[in-house]
Amino acid sequence: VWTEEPRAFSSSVRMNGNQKLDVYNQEKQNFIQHFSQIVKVLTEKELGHPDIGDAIARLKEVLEYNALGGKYNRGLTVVQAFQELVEPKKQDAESLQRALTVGWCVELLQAFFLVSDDIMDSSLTRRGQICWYQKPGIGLDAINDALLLEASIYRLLKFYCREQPYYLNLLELFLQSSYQTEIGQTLDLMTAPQGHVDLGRYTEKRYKSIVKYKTAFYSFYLPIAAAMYMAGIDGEKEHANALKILMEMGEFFQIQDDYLDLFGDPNVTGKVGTDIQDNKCSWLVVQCLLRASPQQRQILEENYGQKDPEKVARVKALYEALDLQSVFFKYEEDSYNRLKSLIEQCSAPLPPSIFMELANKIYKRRK
Ligand code: GPP
Ligand code: MG
Ligand code: MG
Ligand code: MG
Repeated sequence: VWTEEPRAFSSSVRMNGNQKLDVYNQEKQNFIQHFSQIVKVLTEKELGHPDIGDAIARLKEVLEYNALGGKYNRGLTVVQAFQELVEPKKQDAESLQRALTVGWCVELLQAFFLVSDDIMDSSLTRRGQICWYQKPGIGLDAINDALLLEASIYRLLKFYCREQPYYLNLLELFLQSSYQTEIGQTLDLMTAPQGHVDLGRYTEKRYKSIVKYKTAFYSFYLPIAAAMYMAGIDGEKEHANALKILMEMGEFFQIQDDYLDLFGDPNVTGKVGTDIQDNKCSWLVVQCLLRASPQQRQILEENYGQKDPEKVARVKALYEALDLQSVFFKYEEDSYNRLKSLIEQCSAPLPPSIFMELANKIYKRRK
């Protein structure tokens, strides 16, 4: 187990930008290839129970439709952090299989959340295809499919990690991350009641609480913390330090998500935005209110939170008049610099490269 060596094992090899990209693409391909084993484990155990064969066929379809086609950032982060935190000689084939599997468990948690979130947000597309619940013949049965995705996480953890000393830590981590995310989603939904526009609700303080819970825990702390536990790093101080950095990164990531909801290219993001229609406490509406004149606030009052495309366009025009795109670019720059100094301050005893690689993956992203 990783003890006093303060630097990343893999960073001792110097690589240029293109070499790093090649290694990254290889790791991604390797991660995607492991998916067929995940599906096999989740579906073949039932061969002895032919009475549930139809349900298992449905599970396979749900997994293939909803767990594939994203960026795999969260899942890959588990594998990469594991490789940096564990001594090379302890990275045997079986340990690597477990890291890949735990990475896929994070992707399954994400799939569970996205299938559910798209129903709650009345979204149309996800990862460049129709949302699962929007598919003809699926509808609200998608709720049960989401629950199957969640249950699959715990079946995989049991199958691959039951005998490991970190098994209980991983179980508690996945359960706690789910709870935090669900609390965040509760705040998100309660702050956006259908048909009740109350601009007073959209404060920076409320915004920060929503995104910390609904996004930062499961997207950033969960993958790194999982790798830390697998490497035997379970101290409170170590986890608190990582959490501090990863909460900041998660807030930054959700602000980008809110920006891309309106200003991103759906052909690149793979999803059509709904935040204005859904009455969401988006970073954009919070920034708009900080800058709006009483007349501009009135425009928001009359047009926010409604389906009518003309009203949505008026809100977008107001954001453009206030030049919220430039406000965002400036924020992105400042946030990246803040993050860098936070990493310098708080990454120890983990190598700063673990956090910097993650930051560089999301900074200036377009999807
Ligand atoms: C992102 O919100 C947050 C989630 C996907 C977590 C959902 C949590 C549940 C408990 C279901 P978002 O709605 O802005 O994401 P997107 O833009 O991808 O729809
Ligand atoms: Mg959504
Ligand atoms: Mg949502
Ligand atoms: Mg969004």
